[in-house]
Amino acid sequence: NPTTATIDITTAASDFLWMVFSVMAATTIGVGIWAQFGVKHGQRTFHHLSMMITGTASVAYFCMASDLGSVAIPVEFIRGHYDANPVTRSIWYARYIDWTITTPLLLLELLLVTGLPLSDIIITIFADLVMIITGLIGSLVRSDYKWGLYSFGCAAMLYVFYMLYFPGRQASHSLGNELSKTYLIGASILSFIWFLYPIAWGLADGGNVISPTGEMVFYGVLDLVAKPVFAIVHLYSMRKINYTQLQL
Ligand code: RET
Repeated sequence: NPTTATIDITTAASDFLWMVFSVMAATTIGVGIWAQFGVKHGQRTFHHLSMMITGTASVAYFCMASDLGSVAIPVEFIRGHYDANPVTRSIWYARYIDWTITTPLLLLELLLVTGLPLSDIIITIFADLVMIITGLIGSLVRSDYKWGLYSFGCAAMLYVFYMLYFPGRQASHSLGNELSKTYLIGASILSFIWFLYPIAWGLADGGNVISPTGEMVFYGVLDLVAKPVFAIVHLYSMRKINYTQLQL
């Protein structure tokens, strides 16, 4: 009965995941209180979007901290080990389920104010889903074909960035100076942070260069910036903008 080595997370990683869970959950509750008591009815669209984003992440981090939501996948090559005794790595598919829900919501948070045509918003979200799902399938694949899936995902991400910086930015200009400045800050933070995810993927899920513990810290820090920090910066910069005319 051959023993199979599995590369998995450590207790310290689990403690870190509980910390991220707490920040996500506290942000959800805090934004909920802010929306309820500090914002007029009809001006809460972005607070609600933020709560859905950090609320979803709370559940994902609850799962990962409890060691739920991963599957052991044989790695195709690691320091001389091959098929006889395959070394496996825990692939945390739970995060892709989180991202499938939350990245479209993050894009909505940014694009809804621009007045971009609905057709452009829909195709941007489609490209975003292509990006996440190709990454998910790629992470579950043992062969080098995963890098093909990864390339499709990167191309889809570049398309999302194109939509943010060209059609999105142009549309935001027609809504006045203040709104377009807010938009550009949001788009810059978002694209900078998002650009780091495929790097993490290449080192973790894809290339198995860093351990699952390192992976948790890498994605964890990115998720904290992409979700609670992004949400609070965005909500704060939107607070003086009256967007009731947009019928959101
Ligand atoms: C993958 C691998 C395939 C290629 C690319 C990726 C990009 C992922 C991104 C994820 C963003 C997640 C966020 C989560 C929480 O807030 C799927 C890693 C390009 C950009 C923002």
